[in-house]
Amino acid sequence: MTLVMGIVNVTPDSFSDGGRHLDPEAAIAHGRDLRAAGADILDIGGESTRPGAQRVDPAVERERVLPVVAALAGDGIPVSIDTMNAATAVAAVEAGALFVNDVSGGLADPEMLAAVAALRCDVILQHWRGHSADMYAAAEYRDLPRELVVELEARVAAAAAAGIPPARIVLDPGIGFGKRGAQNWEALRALDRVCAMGPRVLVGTSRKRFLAEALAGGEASDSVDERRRDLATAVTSVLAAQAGVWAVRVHDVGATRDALTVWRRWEDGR
Ligand code: PMM
Repeated sequence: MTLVMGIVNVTPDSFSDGGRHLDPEAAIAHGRDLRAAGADILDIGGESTRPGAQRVDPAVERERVLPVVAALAGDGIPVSIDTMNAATAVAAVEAGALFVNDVSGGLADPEMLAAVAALRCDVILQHWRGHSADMYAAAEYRDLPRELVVELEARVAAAAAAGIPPARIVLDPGIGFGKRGAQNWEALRALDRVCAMGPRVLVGTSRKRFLAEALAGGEASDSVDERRRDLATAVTSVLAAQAGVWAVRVHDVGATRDALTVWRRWEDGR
């Protein structure tokens, strides 16, 4: 069964739940709600990666996430730490996190892969071409599926060189990262190629701009509310499951859990 990773953003500026979960108690309560709704893993992040976002001081990031990681891991919930900073990854794993989710695939912090190798935890390496402040500058591809696979292979090789075996790696095509509108659909079409690389695969489409653009007919997407984005996310999550991913990363865990359950029944009936 495809796993569901629930998103707990502890940031003031996240486009999805901005401001609501800065209070650690509120973030912890939200994480527990996502667990009750069927999340297999909770992904906790203290730095927004929305397009145009500025970097956060790693000390501030740690202050935001560590109490939340400690409380949810203390409940026995598998926790992932969404960070590009090695020091935050180390502190979070020491507080109980089982996964390090680095959206930069180990590129943002030169210490990250060695730190993960020493921690002996699992690591999510996402396809990434640069920080959010200028993320679209690098959104140029001649052959997106091929470049996506080649660049992910390079991250697997860098991880291996640092001492991380493929069995501890999860790959992610990085939907919305260095990819504009239609390029995200191309990356999703390439999911079976990414799955064929060997390591487990995670994909995150949740509430992302390209879904809202699709529903708005390619127009400005602010008119597409959260409910419609969550429905679109449940659909793309099922299609990703069909392509063979190990897990999907979502905000509305209940909707995607239900969609995956229905898809499972469909598959079992064949
Ligand atoms: N997307 C966001 C943040 N972290 N991590 C992984 N592995 N994959 C993603 O697609 C991903 C991520 C941005 O979305 P959010 O701000 O809504 O969490």
